[in-house]
Amino acid sequence: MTATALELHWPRGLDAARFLQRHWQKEPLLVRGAFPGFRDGLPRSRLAALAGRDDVESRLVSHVRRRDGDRYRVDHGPLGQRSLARLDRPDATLLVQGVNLHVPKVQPVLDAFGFIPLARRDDLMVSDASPGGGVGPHVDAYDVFLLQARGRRLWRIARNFDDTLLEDAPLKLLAAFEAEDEFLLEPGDFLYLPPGVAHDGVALDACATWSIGFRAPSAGELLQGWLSFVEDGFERDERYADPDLQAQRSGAWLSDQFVERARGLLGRAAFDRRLFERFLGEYLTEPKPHVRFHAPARPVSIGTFGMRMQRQGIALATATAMLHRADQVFMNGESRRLPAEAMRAAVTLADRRALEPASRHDAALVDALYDWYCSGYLCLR
Ligand SMILES: [Mn+2]
Repeated sequence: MTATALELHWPRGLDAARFLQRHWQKEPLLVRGAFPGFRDGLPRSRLAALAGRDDVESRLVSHVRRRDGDRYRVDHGPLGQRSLARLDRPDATLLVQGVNLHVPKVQPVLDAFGFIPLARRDDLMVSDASPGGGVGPHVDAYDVFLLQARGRRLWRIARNFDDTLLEDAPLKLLAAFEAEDEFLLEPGDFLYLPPGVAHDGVALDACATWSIGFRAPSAGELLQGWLSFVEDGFERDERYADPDLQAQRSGAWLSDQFVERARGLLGRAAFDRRLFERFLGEYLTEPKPHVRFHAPARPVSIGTFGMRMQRQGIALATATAMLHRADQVFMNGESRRLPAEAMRAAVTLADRRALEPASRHDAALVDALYDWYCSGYLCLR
């Protein structure tokens, strides 16, 4: 079930629209008391349990302070009791990625930042640190909201900085970081950072910070994805043919016929807008490599599914990603085209992650959702 909604309290003179206009991708912003009475529902024991799983991405970073400079040690998950015990001592940080994929009750926090489109969202990472813990000064290529969930963390940031990296470090850390500003965050406060702002967060007490992170694919990543998308089912062995070839006045002319046929050979790979839209939807909802869905052991028949969908409603699985565009819905890297009425319900499902009981549902919708139910992407409530 969906947990209760969480309301973001903007400072005077600011709202989501103004935030986007003045800050998003431009200027850092500190908001104090953004979530009054915010309760961190993820104790360290819960995070430690997640970090022990092989379908969860986690790291443990230890900050070793030495006379000749700081060192960092990184252990990658799944993490055992021995690694996790380091959190009982100072200067350690446990990072758990994709917490929203496994813990449905963090969803209200993501929803509170729902004014940023889902296509831009990456995940919720939780960083649980012992006093002194931090991952060191660094720069990210992505926007992030750093929400203080428990304890206090001191953030030091700089817009202008020396970008020389520390040598021989297991993380990309700035060698000579000097802060321009610093902010002490308490539970319910958040700091927004656009890409390219150097930052260093150090835990003052045992503390937890929730990072609501965003994705911004690079041209290279998109190209790679697009090429493998069009390569799927591509007929490589087909060859240029021109049984109807006619003599040209200029033999050196690269003819229209040649250009068109060469383009025809490439077919799907020659840029096609509709196809590219389908690719993007599938690409952006593609589950991360370690995510697994649990198909129902004994799925009900499609008839029963349709009936129960009307009576009980359905909900997306916690790890499911869903987007839509025009007449297409995208779920976990797959896509379906739907007629208008089915599409309206699909849009509601994508935005609210659930469909309430309804007197009737379009057959095309039931058909599509049934397939995804069988894959474990959604469930009956
Ligand atoms: Mn960062």
